[in-house]
Amino acid sequence: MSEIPPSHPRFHSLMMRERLVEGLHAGLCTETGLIAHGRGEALDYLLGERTHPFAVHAIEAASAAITLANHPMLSVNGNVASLAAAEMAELAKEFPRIGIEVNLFHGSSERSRKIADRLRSFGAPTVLEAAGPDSMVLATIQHNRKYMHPDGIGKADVVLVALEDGDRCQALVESGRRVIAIDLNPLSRTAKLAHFSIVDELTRCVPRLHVQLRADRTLPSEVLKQRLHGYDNCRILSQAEQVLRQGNVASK
Ligand code: PTJ
Repeated sequence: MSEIPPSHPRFHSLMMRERLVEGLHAGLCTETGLIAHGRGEALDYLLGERTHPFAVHAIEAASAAITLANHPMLSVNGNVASLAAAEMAELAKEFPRIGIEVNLFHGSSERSRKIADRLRSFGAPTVLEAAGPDSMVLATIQHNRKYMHPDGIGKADVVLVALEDGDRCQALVESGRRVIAIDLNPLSRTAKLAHFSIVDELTRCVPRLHVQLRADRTLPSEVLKQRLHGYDNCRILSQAEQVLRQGNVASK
């Protein structure tokens, strides 16, 4: 790993790159994952690398949806594992009713196993792998993302996907599941199709979601339902797009 002094103005961003490169060398993510990260970085730069109120509102709604769900699941791919395996595992450790499932675009059973092992090494209690002999499939998808573990996303009513492609998000929505997306691009098909789109950087918003879940755990379900009732994802996306188009953040 390169030596990056914490005083460097771009410390956090550079550390994220280091995590991804380490993830690549450890067999967690792919070379194309690095390219996908570059797109996210550019968008985050325009957002001023901070969590905006539109993302906070989406996180609050996502937390309500997860808290009210019967079988909530987090979907983890190579980039998510490289960037935020510890954060995802911490969340699942405190909330064991929230399962984790490894689902990959570039299919590889070896990579899937390494990602599952990484999550378990951080203490995640339930980690399933989507592709396997008993897998269920989302019929409208042609590629590797179609697989679902029958005890995981196969029976989930709420699924959180991060850094996801539009086909799978669409298929999950069409299957009747509620979908939460983490995606820095408010114009992506994923962000547009999901029920709750968190336009924020993954490693910033997962700890926030964790804190929100803790706060929501003891709230009456009527309060959470009311929060969902007042939520408008189209408005959230247009607010995010407006900030991006202004792009008037101070340069760093
Ligand atoms: O590990 P695999 O095989 O499942 O592949 C994972 C990748 C990420 C390569 C695959 O899902 C992919 O190609 O994704 P896309 O279609 O490039 O979509 C990724 C989306 O996530 C884009 O809209 C990016 O702007 C966004 N993004 C990238 N990095 C981050 C991000 N959003 C939030 N936080 C990030 N750190």
